Amino acid sequence: MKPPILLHNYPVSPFAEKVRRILGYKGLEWGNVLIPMIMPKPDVVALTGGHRRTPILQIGADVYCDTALICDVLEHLAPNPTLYPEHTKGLTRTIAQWADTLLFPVAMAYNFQPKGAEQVFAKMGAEAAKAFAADRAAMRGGQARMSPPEATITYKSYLRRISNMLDGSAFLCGEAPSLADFSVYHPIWFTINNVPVLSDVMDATPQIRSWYERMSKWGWGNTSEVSPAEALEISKNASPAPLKKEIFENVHGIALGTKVILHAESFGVEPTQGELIAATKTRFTIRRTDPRAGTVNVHFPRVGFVIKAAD
Ligand SMILES: N[C@@H](CCC(=O)N[C@@H](CS)C(=O)NCC(=O)O)C(=O)O
Repeated sequence: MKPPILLHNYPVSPFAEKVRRILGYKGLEWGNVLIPMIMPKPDVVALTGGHRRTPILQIGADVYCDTALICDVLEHLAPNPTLYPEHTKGLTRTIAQWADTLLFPVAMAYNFQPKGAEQVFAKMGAEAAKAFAADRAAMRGGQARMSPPEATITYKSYLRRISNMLDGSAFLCGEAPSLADFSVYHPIWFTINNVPVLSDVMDATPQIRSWYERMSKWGWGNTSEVSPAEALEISKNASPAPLKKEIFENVHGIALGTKVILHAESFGVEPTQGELIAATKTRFTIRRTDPRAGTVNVHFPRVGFVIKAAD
């Protein structure tokens, strides 16, 4: 029996929403593993070895970090409908990267201005709000978020650009959705869904609202809740999938079999340590053993991650 697709995430995570929508678009069945919004995350770290960003995808004893890689894995599992329509693959990936690295922080600085933060934390309480703010400030390395006025003006500019891209086509790269749409969708989803008090920022770009409705119709697909303990049990009872034979791209001069430390370039740089067992042109794979997760292969994209030998 094939191991289930498990997405470790929490409801208000925008990057998780990107993947949840893609799971829905591809009609995949998946297990929803709910994790904490802030550190500590002992069950996540048992699987990843240190990496703490949300979401992560688990299939048996294989753990995939970062949505750029997770989307490639889902595309491989279910190629139809595709996230990368022929002729716009480069454009799709480039818009997706722009959305993840530039649109997302601007949107979140806008969304978390005091009125928005109040709405997000209304049910969670003041202590949770304080703990969240401290956790994210530490993730940003103490760097302040963009101020609300700057975030507002920049978000509005970005929304106009997105709206321009929709002139004459139903989706950002043509008549079918692509990864570009799901990547632009998630920060906008946060504004419309989680901080409706601030969603009038969309009023000047009605095309975005119609596109948002089109994007929303796929939902999350077929999902059921799986506990973090069950997810660890699944990993412990499984073995990592055999690696595909791919060329070793040794740009760092680190031989396979070396003990390495790997972390994101920025925003959540908690490192993962283990044995480097693959370095292809697009991903690193690290093997590690944990008392609760067993032996796992943890996979990372190469773009956006930094590796060095452990000694
Ligand atoms: N480039 C990463 C970014 C992921 C990211 O920043 N996720 C946010 C949540 S939406 C996060 O990790 N926040 C801190 C946390 O969940 O611990 C990806 O595509 O997966």
